[in-house]
Amino acid sequence: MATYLRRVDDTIVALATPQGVGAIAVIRLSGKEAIQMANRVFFGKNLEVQASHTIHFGTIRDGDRIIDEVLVSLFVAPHSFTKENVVEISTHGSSYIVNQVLRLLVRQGARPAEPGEFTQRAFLNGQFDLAQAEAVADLIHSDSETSHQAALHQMRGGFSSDIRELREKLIHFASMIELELDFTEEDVEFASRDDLRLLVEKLLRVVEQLISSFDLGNVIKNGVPTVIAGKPNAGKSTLLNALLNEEKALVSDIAGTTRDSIEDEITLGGVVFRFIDTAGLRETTDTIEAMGVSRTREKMKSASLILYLFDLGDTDLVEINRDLNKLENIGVPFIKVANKLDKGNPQFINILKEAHPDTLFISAGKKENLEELKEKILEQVNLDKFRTGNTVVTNIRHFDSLTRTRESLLDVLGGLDQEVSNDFLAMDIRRSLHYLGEITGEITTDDLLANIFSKFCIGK
Ligand SMILES: Nc1nc2c(ncn2[C@@H]2O[C@H](COP(=O)(O)OP(=O)(O)OP(=O)(O)O)[C@@H](O)[C@H]2O)c(=O)[nH]1
Ligand SMILES: [Mg+2]
Repeated sequence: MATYLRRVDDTIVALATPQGVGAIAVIRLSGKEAIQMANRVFFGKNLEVQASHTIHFGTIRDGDRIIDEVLVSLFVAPHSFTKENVVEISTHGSSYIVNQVLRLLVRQGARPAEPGEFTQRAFLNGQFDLAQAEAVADLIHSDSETSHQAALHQMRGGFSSDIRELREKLIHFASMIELELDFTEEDVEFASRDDLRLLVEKLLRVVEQLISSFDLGNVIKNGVPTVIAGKPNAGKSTLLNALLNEEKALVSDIAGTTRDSIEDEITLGGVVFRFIDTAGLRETTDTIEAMGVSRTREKMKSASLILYLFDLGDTDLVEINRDLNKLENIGVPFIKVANKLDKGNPQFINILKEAHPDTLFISAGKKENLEELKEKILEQVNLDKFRTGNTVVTNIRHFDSLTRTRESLLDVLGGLDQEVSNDFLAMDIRRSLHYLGEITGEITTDDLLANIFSKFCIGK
């Protein structure tokens, strides 16, 4: 991350498709000289006189040597992703060919792009704001229907436009109040305090709604953390494996098999769930196991959902009631899951059905009733809130800036209540503007940009 503020007037090149063998590979060039550079190694039509958004067949040559037959797509500035001249060369997907073409272009004067540099140029050239640029990264990494929707919505504008509009109005107030400072003698009021209050209250509502969407946003991005908890040997690891369809966790009839928590993701109904298998809950004198048990308790507290699993053949109603009591104290939603139905005692099953009608009976070992369990899990997370077209904040950086914006807006309101002097009021408004501007990138620092774009991969 050393050389951050990168030059922006040169031409950059990188492989835009994944490394490795594929049917085709796409090499992307962006910058003033992109078309000339490509033209010098391309044999076919003269690229410099072709229209934007056209594709051309030809060969790439190093002197007399043909490297590959390719298709070249042209995007003439400003009608491209970066708003610069962009050339995309589709070659056959061999890493040998890719390396040869890259080297050839570097010899023509192109510079190998750094991670995220294409997206950074798009941002710097005003293609979109910072929040949208970050959504590009999210979109690339989204692997479920809901995370994809959230990222796409944000990339296409999302909350940026709302924020930008309100921010502009606030800027207007800030300047009016600052103007009043020049006329202190005259006691004039350019900015109506009532209108200012209305605007700040409106902004606060938007900001608060965005802040509260973050819990959901976080879940969409990182998966719903779902802890499988219960006594040793209840079959927690067996259940994890059955849900994942993979032998991820060790299973044995020795109580205390799982010591550290084991996690993996699956997608149910378009939502990613992160299932966490934990060390069985019991008092133990084994130091390592005890560490595992305390980790289980932490995981339970921070979960969005707990599957409380018990072995039908190794428990009674007293124990179940006691455990459920403890669970209620944690305050995380949970599902009661009775395991080992295949060897359950019918009498006990009836007692249980009476006492806890919402118990789900499964056999993790025999993979019975797992579909019902999955349905119940999905019900619990209330899918409707995932499906609304509302904007959700999925990015911790935005969440931070929004939280600070809220604080400063509350200061503005407090200042209005107490009729503080104009310079204090103006200061609090400026502070709100600063944090709002951080989200969309009107206010940036090199460090911030470096941090954001370095998380992209090369070629993005
Ligand atoms: N009969 C029967 N046995 C099961 C079932 N599910 C799990 N078992 C067995 O129960 C034993 C314990 O299973 P695990 O999955 O290791 O249990 P655990 O809850 O992860 O146990 P710890 O990691 O020790 O806390 C193993 O011998 C499994 O084969 C089931 O549905 N029916
Ligand atoms: Mg286990």
